[in-house]
Formats: sequence, C-alpha cells, structure tokens
Amino acid sequence: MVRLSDAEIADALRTLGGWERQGNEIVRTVRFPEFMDGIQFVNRVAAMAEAADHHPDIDVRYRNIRFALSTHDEGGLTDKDIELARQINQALS
Ligand code: H2B
Repeated sequence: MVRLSDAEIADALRTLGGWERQGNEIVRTVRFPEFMDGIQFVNRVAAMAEAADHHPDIDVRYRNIRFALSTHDEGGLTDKDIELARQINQALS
C-alpha cells in the first residue's frame, strides 16, 4: 500500500463530505441523536474495519463520535483510509 501524495489526498477529500485532513489522518466527527445510536454505529464501523483489516481510531464523547483514519503501517494516508471513509459515509447516508 503506497502513501498518497498531498494532491491525491486533497482530491479524494473533495468527494468525501464531512472529512478533513489533520496531518497524517483524515477525521470526521458525527453527532447522533442518542448515545446508543452512536454506539450502534461504532459497532457497524467495527465490522467494516474487521472486514477490511483496517482499523480507525474512534473517540466517543457522549453523542459525538470522532473517527480518525490513517495507515499506521505506512506512516500516512493510503487508499485504505479513503475506502473506509467512503464506507462510513455510505453507512451514514
Ligand atoms: N489499521 C490501520 N488503521 N492501520 C494499519 O496500518 C493497520 C490497521 N494495519 N489494521 C493492519 C491492521 C496490520 O497490522 C495487519 C497485520 O494487517
């Protein structure tokens, strides 16, 4: 898996609503109606992550859940992060 260039990351983010780059990560924070809605969504993302063998950092703050994606093995962002972000967006839509 090759690291994406700054331009490739910027291009991908143009089609990924809600995500922004923060250094070696892309992040999205989602607010859910209730705490348990967020937890159930985290479970769905966990299943996606296992299927992809690619795991987000997830920060649960009551109804606000922050997902951070990075490819730790490569020390940066790769297509795996973009693909998981797309899956998360699709699950939210
Ligand atoms: N998740 C993330 N986010 N980055 C990685 O580099 C990574 C991972 N590596 N999940 C995977 C697992 C790797 O350790 C296994 C061996 O495929």
